[in-house]
Amino acid sequence: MPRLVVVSNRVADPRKTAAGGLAVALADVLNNTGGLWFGWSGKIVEPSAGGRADEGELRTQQAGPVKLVTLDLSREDHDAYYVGYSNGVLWPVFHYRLDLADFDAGYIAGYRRVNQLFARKLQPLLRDDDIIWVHDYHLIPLAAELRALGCTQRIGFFLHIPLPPPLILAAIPGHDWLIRALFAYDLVGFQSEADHGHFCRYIEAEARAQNLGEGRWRAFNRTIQAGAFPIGMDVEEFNALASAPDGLEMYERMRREYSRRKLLVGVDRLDYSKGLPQRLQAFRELLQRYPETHNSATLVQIASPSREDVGAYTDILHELESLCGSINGNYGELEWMPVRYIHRTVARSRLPGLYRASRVALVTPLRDGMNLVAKEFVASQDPQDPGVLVLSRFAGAAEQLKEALLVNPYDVEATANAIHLALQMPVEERRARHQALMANIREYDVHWWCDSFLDSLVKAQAEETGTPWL
Ligand code: GDG
Repeated sequence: MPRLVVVSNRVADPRKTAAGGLAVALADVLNNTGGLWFGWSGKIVEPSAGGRADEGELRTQQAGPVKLVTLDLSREDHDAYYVGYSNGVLWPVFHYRLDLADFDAGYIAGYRRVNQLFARKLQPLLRDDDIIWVHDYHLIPLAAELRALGCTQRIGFFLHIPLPPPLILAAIPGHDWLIRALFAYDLVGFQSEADHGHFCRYIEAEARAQNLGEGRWRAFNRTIQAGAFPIGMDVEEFNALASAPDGLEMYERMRREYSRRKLLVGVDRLDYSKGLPQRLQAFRELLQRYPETHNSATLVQIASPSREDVGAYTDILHELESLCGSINGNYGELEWMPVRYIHRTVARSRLPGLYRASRVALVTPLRDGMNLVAKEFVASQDPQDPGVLVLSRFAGAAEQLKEALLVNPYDVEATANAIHLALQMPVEERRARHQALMANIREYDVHWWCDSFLDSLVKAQAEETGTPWL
């Protein structure tokens, strides 16, 4: 069996369950094939007096049968590649937020520099028959840089975040270079059919790509395969967490604490794509419209700190603090606070208990590649007395989780009504919806995702007939 090489911006130690579903799933595959995981260490090397920082040495660590290889980044590279281009340009634009993008001309050079550095450091570690799987928007040009160094291995790319429609994508200076770089891969995977559709429309319109049918496209002298591979969660891992002592204790505690009230839950990285202000406005609207919810419903919103070095994240933080303060100030009573807002990361072992004790989950991003919280909530429920998922139609998960209550998060009143419906929903309907959702989550779990992507990658070696094309 060929060896699998995974490349992502950050590397997670697959032996630590805290790393979550993706790390566990990749570790599963890597454990079978004996693999290598390559990426940034998370360390930034500050420049020595007067000069540029040295490129970090490679650090190698053996984690079971998986070799973890990481490199450090200089401050300058980190700021341009990670903060600047990846999170200041690609993240906002790919989430349809042109207004938040910072098109500083220097960023793209840093982005390319780090992708070249990754390629240069990775190439000597590769074997001829390796299968390489590159993850996410930080590393779009990596295959092109590897090809430029002579790599002919099979290389697949999976985009974890959405791909916007062609005209939004075309607002990025250098968009044609980015999409052309995708043709260096053999397989390009997206979270949803919607995102895959945007890719097809873009390459037909902007690159005059030829549609060869069955997901095959020809452009820039290359034929590649593209498709939707919706990511799933690790249901067994989550069940194990739920029945571990920590998980059980959390569940019992929350049940006791909220025995007289219905609990609503939101769990998100604090990110403007997650629709947190709109969610709080919808909750405020619920309290306004339905006085019977006073004293009987509490929203626990966990917003784990994220990318605090990017400006747009500080603005949203202040907006949330002010909304929570005003809701609690206007509606709270001595013995009841409507919103419990927690701006900290909660231990993963506590999440299943929290989800299970909640009657309603609010997963209402303005745009999201998939959203695993939606799936984790469903997987944690008691099938006899399950909670209800209120899900944004703009999350990739909405293509699969059709039995959720789908909402438009921009429509605050309609979302408030859907939350009210969820709180009132009779147990028979909750059970029927949960059963259907659970069947989907089990069938399309994280193992299905890994296997189906890698099967397609093994079958999809791109034919190259022309000269180098970057
Ligand atoms: C990207 C895409 C796509 C959240 N808060 C805490 C915590 N979490 C965990 C959740 C879940 C994960 O983080 C979040 O995953 P999401 O899928 O919701 O979102 P992103 O982080 O934006 O991930 C997304 C995903 O990639 C995978 O392809 O679905 O669309 O944007 O597992 O449980 N975990 C802990 N404490 C917290 O406070 N321990």
